[in-house]
Amino acid sequence: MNIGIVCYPTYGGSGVVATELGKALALRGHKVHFITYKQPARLDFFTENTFYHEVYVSSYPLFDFPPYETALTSHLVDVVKFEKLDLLHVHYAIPHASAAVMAKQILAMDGIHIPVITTLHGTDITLVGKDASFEPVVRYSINMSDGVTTVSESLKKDTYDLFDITRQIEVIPNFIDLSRFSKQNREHFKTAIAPNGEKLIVHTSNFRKVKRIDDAVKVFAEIRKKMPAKLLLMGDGPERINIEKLCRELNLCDSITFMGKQNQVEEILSVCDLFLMPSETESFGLAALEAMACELPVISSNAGGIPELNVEGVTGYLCNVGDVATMSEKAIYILEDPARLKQFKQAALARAKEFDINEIVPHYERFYNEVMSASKK
Ligand code: GMT
Repeated sequence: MNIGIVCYPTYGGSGVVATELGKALALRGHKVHFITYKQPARLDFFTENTFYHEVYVSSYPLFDFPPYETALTSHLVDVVKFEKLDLLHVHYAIPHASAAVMAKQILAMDGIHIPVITTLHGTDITLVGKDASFEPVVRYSINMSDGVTTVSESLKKDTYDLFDITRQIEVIPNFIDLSRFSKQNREHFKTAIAPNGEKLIVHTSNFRKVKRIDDAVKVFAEIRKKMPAKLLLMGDGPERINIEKLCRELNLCDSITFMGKQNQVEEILSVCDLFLMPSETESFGLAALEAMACELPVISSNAGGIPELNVEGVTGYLCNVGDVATMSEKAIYILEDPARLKQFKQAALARAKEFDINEIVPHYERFYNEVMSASKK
């Protein structure tokens, strides 16, 4: 197949999933064209099957807001036409689904039929998409897509609950490349950051309010009362300044390291003992899956799709959003007994293996074929 993939090129989960999917499809013999405004962060290798088309938005003094959606739509029309694409797969509804639907309608005027598949990732539905300023366009572009997927059952339900959706939604969960995300021996690194055998707790995110990183810091403060421990915070974003302030107030600066955006996340996860994901909402929790693949138990909230990944009492614990006391209690319970910690680590890895990229990508291929056949009729 000759597939166009549209996504955010950043470190965010939807861009990561889209890029890893494209890379896997290229390795399976498909031609994959990434169409976006910057080379995707995870597009770290090229094959003869991988192509990258950069979208330029021309500037003009009149434009207070560069019209990216219009530039993307025009670029999609061009790439579909001249690269003879079979399918457009867009990740994150805003503005990718509406741009693709518009491109499809423009191409139809030239007698070119291009099926559009939209994958919804979470905040495009639960946070941003449902806002009145976007809702009609999001609803229209979901209903006008030829195929729609969500990354969890929970997000599928949210989509039906929040929007008037007239089409079927397929759930295809997120996946993990276990050849990259697996526990690596980085003892020298562990000794450097935890020289006295401190337990290493980790959180990674885009540092937005929805991630409730303050809860992660408060849980860590409770853990530290019971055992020597350090907290690694990976990622960056608007909340960082507030979290830095909280660390100072709690007098925890010596025990917490802000690592910023990292490319080799798996190396850092490999030396850690426990992952924290206290999110307010989370459609799937890809960051938790990456941690589990590196043998980390997860203390998380029970929001959204997280319970479809983290298994209560087996791979970690699920607590109510904001219930720092229970999160702390469960974290200490896992960490205080080495045999128990080992058991949770093994269970986390076993669970991660159920989301092996080699098992999940064929679901996308099957769905592509179904959508292409149905849209020809
Ligand atoms: O986590 C984020 O805020 C980034 C966001 C994105 O769209 O890039 O992540 C969403 O998509 C990921 C990949 O499907 C999911 O694993 C995340 O759970 C989801 N985030 C939220 O729902 C908050």
